Amino acid sequence: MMGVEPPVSGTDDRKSLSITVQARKAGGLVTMSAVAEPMTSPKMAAGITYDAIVIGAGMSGLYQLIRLRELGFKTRVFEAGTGVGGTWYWNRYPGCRFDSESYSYGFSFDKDLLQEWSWTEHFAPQPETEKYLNLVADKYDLRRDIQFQARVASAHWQETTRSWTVTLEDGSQHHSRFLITAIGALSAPTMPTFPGIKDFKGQSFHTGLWPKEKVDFAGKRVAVIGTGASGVQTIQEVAKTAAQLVVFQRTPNWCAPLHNGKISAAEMAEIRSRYDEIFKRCEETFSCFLHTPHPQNTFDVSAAEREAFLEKLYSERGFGIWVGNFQDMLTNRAANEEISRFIAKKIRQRVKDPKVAEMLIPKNHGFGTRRVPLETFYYECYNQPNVTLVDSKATPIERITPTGIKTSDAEYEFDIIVYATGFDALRGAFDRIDFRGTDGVTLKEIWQDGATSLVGMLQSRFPNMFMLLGPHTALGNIPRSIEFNVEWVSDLLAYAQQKGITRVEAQQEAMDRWMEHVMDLAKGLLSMEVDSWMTGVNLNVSGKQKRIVARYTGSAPGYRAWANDIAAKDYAGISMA
Ligand code: NA7
Repeated sequence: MMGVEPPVSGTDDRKSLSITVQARKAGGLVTMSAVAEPMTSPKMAAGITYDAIVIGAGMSGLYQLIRLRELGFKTRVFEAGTGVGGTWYWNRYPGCRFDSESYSYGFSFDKDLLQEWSWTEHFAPQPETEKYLNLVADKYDLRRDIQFQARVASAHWQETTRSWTVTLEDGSQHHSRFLITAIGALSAPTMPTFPGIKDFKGQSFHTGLWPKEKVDFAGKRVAVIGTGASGVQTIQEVAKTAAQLVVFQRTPNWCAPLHNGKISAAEMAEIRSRYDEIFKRCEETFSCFLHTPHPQNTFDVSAAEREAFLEKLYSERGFGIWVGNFQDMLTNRAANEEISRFIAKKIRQRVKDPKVAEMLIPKNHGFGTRRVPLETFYYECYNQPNVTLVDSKATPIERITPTGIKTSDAEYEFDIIVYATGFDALRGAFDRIDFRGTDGVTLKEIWQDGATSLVGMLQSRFPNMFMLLGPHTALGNIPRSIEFNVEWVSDLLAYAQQKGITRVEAQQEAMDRWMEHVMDLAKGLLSMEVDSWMTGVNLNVSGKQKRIVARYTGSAPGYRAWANDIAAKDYAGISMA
């Protein structure tokens, strides 16, 4: 989530496009019914029931609904789950929590909410975040516009009426002028393709589809397949109570300590007093975290200074070791080897059995070139007698049996199998909906050789459709990007509303320029040499076996500057009619 581009100014230089923007800048949330245009009757005559349909009620969908209400848009949100929260609704696996500091992650748009809400831990656990997002839904009375258990099957553009027809899996159809996808970047869970998965007689769960009922691991024989961020969080939690835990690891990841801790009332009061400063910092850093690359190269300092700096980062909370490290760590091979050596030393110190330690040290990629899972005594788990590590590359899983797992050299019996096998990332959620644009073209066809977009939010031939967490949006500390994207889309809609515009479409040339920029940013990044969801690889999904430039790797301020420039130039590169 870090690239080569130096952070640039993150100032919002948009011209005053609407009263909504000014109201927001004045601080807090203002109900802007005064600017709202009522639904026009031609629209009603054309059978367009909604001004906007939003797919998904996670953080982006919730915030988008709030902003659309300010514009007076009649909005319907369709959500597949039974509650709000998106990622924090579905990922309720044991140990699930933030890797971003809690106070840098929550919504920043409502100053009252910031004062009302208390985070209890530096990195809040999933139940707390779900509670927080429910509070937001309550506070703004959002549920009355959200239809739950409503999974969208297709969305088809109708040129004659300039509207979208959205069909749910139950067959019901809904018509809307605008369509906004709030379907997440890591929201389409993928299962392995082993035979026998359905035959297993015990309990089995994917981390991203975890049940609401408590799963009791005490005294159970448990398998965890996968050692990404979700697997690591699950493993360190399950290891506390399971009678036996076998971890099936195909590729080790470089993990670093989270250093979580409780937040006292006094500390929370102090954090509250600094919210402006915290969010300003997030606006300026490379990927919206509190941490940002250290402005020195690895070998600019002496070996002793380097070691001391790395020790300091290793002992500090959060992602500093990854996104606050020497600025050349992810582009200079020797620098990357140096930090990898440092982390390998730590793993060897923490894992008692040298053979197990070697299994846990990545050999095919350097530190930070894949997502770094943050951990709490993860490595120490492997010192426990109830935890075993299996190398799934050396002895691959051949099948799931009714009683457990068969590998190429052994058979294991389990009561519970946890699939921490990740997501069809970035565009996976899009591939699961039949999106059709002008002349019936499918999004899948257009994205056959890799997704394209204009600033991750628009796609030519898909008029009036906006993607809040589309491919090539700035990732990192995601809520910061969500807030920006929602506000950018809302400003565009306010502009369209004021000018009576009913058709908005990205121009191919503007998309080409943006995509060239996205491709250029990825050049020279060591992460581009490694298979991961960040390079579009998911070995469980056909057609996703090869690395591509799957995401925007530049800075968040750089991303915002590009998007703001479009807005400031009266939406240059976007056709409006
Ligand atoms: P990840 O990071 O994609 O990790 C998935 C893990 O599952 C990874 O270790 C995979 O090994 C492993 N996996 C997947 N399929 C198999 C099969 N068939 N056999 C063995 N092992 C397998 O997903 P997460 O949910 O942990 O995290 C995703 C992001 O969500 C995370 O980065 C956060 O930003 C939030 P592999 O590495 O492919 O060899």
